[in-house]
Amino acid sequence: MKNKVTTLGQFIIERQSDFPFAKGELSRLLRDIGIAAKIVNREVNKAGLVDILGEAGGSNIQGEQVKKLDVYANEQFIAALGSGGETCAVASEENEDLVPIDTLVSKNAKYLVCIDPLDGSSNIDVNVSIGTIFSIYRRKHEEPASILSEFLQKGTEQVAAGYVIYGSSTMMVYTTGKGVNGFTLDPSIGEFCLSHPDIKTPSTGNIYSVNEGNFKHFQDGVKAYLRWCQEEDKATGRPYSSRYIGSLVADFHRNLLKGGIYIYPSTKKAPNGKLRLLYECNPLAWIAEQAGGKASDGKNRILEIKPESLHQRVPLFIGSPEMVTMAEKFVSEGG
Ligand code: P6P
Repeated sequence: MKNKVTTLGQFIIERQSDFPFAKGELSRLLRDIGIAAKIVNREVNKAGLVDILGEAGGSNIQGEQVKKLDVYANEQFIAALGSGGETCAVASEENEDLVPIDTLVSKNAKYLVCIDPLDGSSNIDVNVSIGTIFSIYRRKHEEPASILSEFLQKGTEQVAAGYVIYGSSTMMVYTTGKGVNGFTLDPSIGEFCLSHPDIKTPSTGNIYSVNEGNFKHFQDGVKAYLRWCQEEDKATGRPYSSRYIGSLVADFHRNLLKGGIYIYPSTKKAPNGKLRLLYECNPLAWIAEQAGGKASDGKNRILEIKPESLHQRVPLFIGSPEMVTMAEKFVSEGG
């Protein structure tokens, strides 16, 4: 049927056979994330009204404490994961330590969730798109003592990864290792509907995304690559366009669909880059690769990096494969 609407829930059930070892738990977990995303979306869309209701982090006209949206988002996702019963612990950008989910229903939960509940939240009050990024692993062992080490699995071990972008429309994009699919929230029915089936990123593009304000602190190879992007060369569509929103999910999503490269390299202020391996780089790297793209730290494949700590930072070069390969070439030559 031409205009068949497939909701996220229907899609997850239809794709149940993609995870033969799970008995519906991962499906329920993905649905729980979708529900929390809808709740967060409702509040993000009201963010512009916070001034009437009271400054985020301040109190509203009823004198109630208005939560900062990233704290609110964190609470919503952790609550949804807790009540869903499939998650045994959460590593969140908002929490220094692991958040154990030791509710009765989660006693034998198999899954670990790493999450950046609201990335780019500094853009909320200027109405720039922001996002949630999540990464899901299965526990490898039963004993509780190993829980922290269970979070330090390589990105290749993820069982699901995705993001929600709260932009001109709200979308959820995720992979379970069988391609990448995008779902747009239809507010009239309150459902995420399949709008971008089997996303494939262009092999190359003419957009580069980097904070050029840090240019003087970049390593020479990165400087050389950016200068190359800016040269006049009709045959390769250069000079490329510089597009940097300051919101990783928004920059990544645009480049995924149109082709492009996002770079957050090491700088003087951030010698290991700014972005976090567990809940920013790994999930987006898996999505990029599943869509035919590439993700490295300038040299090593992101998904092969063995995490050493929950909030570990790594440099990130991610997007169209030919562009990432070219950037890596300059980095390797430029030192
Ligand atoms: P800078 C937002 O804080 C974030 O984590 C990403 O969403 C964004 O791409 C990056 O940092 C922006 O960092 O240093 O360029 O302001």
